[in-house]
Amino acid sequence: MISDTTPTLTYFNARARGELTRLLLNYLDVEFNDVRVAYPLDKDLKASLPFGQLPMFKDNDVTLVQSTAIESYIANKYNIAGTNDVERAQIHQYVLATMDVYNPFFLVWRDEALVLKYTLDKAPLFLPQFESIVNQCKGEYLVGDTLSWADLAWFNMVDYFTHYNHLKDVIKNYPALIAFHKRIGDRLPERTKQYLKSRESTPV
Ligand SMILES: N[C@@H](CCC(=O)N[C@@H](CS)C(=O)NCC(=O)O)C(=O)O
Repeated sequence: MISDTTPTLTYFNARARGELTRLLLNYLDVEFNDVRVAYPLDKDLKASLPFGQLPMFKDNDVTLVQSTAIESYIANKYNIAGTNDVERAQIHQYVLATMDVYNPFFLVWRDEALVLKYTLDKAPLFLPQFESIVNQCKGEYLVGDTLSWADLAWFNMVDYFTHYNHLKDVIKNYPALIAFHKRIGDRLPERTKQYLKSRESTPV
């Protein structure tokens, strides 16, 4: 039941830099207000944000911006961010690596020609390393022996690629990443599987 203490994620009606937080909260069975505001940002809301940008996450008296910091807060709070300093750093490293893949895409997604250029020039700079890391992964998960923020981040990244035109054609070349996506997807709770299936399609 939504109450005054229910956390709130404020973002656009987009997956982009908000979807991993939604996925984490759903996976962890944390109820939250999924507030989706119109683009461009309302002037007053923009002025009230520390860096003038979304996402923003409020959890009682905690207010955070910067998507990775929000995810880190949630992953640490609910203990899926590693069990020691090395695991925590490795998980963070794997999450940050996904930003190297997304960031150049978020600059061009509105322009089909530039998206095509991204698939040819940018994606192949990073995805082969992801493929090779997954191939070398000894266990089921990227770090340690339980599902972590890193697994959800990589799942979400592959999922992102499988969803959008042109990106779909790129990810086909990475069978280990597709197998990883399936393996992690199979381990998600039923509510998260349902959430993934029932999500609205958004342009980014
Ligand atoms: N490094 C920030 C980037 C945030 C960002 O670029 N937000 C964009 C949407 S993805 C935004 O709020 N744009 C609206 C604006 O700048 O007015 C993060 O990861 O949260």
